[in-house]
Amino acid sequence: MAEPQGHSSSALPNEYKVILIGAVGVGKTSLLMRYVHNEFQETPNKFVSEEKKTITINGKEIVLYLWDTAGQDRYRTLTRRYYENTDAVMVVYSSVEEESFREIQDYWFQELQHYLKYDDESVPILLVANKSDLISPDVDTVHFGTAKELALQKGLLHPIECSAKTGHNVKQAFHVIATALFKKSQPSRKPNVSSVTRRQCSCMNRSSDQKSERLHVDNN
Ligand SMILES: Nc1nc2c(ncn2[C@@H]2O[C@H](COP(=O)(O)OP(=O)(O)OP(=O)(O)O)[C@@H](O)[C@H]2O)c(=O)[nH]1
Ligand SMILES: [Mg+2]
Repeated sequence: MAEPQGHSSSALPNEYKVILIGAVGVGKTSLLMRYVHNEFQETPNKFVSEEKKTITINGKEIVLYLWDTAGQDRYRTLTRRYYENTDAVMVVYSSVEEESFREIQDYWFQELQHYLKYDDESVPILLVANKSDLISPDVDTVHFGTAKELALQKGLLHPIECSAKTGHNVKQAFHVIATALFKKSQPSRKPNVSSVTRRQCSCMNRSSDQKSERLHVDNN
């Protein structure tokens, strides 16, 4: 794939590289377009390269460099460069396409493990269940509880259900990631957890997620 040019690493302390991964057509590009430009298209471009978004959390400016991929690139394998210097990951699936949820475990987690040493909990990972507007009793859906269980088991951030089409929870999803990055940047008196696995950290992540709700996002 053509890779985003420009920002290739989190060069400054308040700059973070966030990648979006997930199966074909789950809405990665749409989520980015909704978040950055407040737009939605029925036929978006396959991918946008890189988007920049600056937000302020508790008075601290956080710059997110958001890297999109085309889901079909899984068949060509994303390069190491794409994953290099990643600070956080948004793993997207569609609430109404079970295969896209299965693909997370069968493929994307393996990629992350390979390239990011994803047992290192210092890279926040958020599962995003997109297309919540299509959930209805008439269609097979991925039960959100299954995503919550998976996140707990793997020590990921608490997942979020959203819709790029309606805008439901889209801002919140990116803010969950920005908040996790903000907290990571704060000096901590807690014991060094770098040697603790994601699984062992999942309880810590949960309680810190709850605390994060008290952090103030000043703008977006
Ligand atoms: N109903 C609904 N449709 C959506 C939503 N998000 C995306 N879509 C539609 O789903 C299709 C695929 O969206 P994309 O944003 O291109 O998905 P993608 O994950 O970037 O796809 P690839 O780049 O091919 O991997 C498009 O027709 C979008 O309009 C959503 O939240 N609800
Ligand atoms: Mg795309």
